[in-house]
Amino acid sequence: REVAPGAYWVPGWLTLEQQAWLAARFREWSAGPVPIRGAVVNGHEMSVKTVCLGWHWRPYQYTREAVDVNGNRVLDFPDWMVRLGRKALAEVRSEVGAEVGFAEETEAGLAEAEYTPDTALVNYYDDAARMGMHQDRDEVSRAPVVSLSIGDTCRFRFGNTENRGQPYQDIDLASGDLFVFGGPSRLAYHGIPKVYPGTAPRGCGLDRGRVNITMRVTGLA
Ligand code: MD5
Ligand code: FE
Repeated sequence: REVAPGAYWVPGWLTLEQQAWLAARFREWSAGPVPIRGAVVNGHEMSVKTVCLGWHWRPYQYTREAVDVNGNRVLDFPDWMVRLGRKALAEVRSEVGAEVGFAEETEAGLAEAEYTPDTALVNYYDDAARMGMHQDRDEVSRAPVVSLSIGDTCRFRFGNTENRGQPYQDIDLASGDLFVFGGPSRLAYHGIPKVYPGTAPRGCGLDRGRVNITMRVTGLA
């Protein structure tokens, strides 16, 4: 369903088997070569823990090496995840009958074959983790972001492009849900004000907590 122009929510997009498989990959990625950690923003460690593929993210910057963790190069962005991102866009396009566009080119669509994400931020939320309202502006490209959720349900706050406050809408994102942020929604403020502990479906591969995978195009070389 279209939550806002360019923002599409597809509940239950991943099967339980796909969720469990991705949860197993998450456990491998978390071990290294760059271990999962809370990024430090303004001297404070985030309660959300992040491990990256393709490019390493730290606030305001993408690098190939995790200079703020252990200096190791992050894992390559997997080809299967490029295909998964394209499949997500293709399904949204077929459901809404329009391509999902870039933030600054709301007229032009993006054929899914052209969508080549090169970085994934994989976030882990324990019962107490929160993510404050923010925009994702560290990417040079304004290509759409594809988001997948596994594990506990969370409250997702989807706001406007002007400020952190109202107007916003709260949506409960559950295990298996797909969200695509394109067009004018690409630069909307958003955050995770709470996680609902113990709400993960049996068989999703996570006993506790929530994992979110966001695929992005950095626009970097
Ligand atoms: C999460 N992650 O559930 C969220 C969901 C992040 C982050 O916010 O930055 O890692 S992805 C939500 C998102 C990403 C990019 C753009 C927009 C929303 N948006 O334009 O609303 O861990
Ligand atoms: Fe974000």
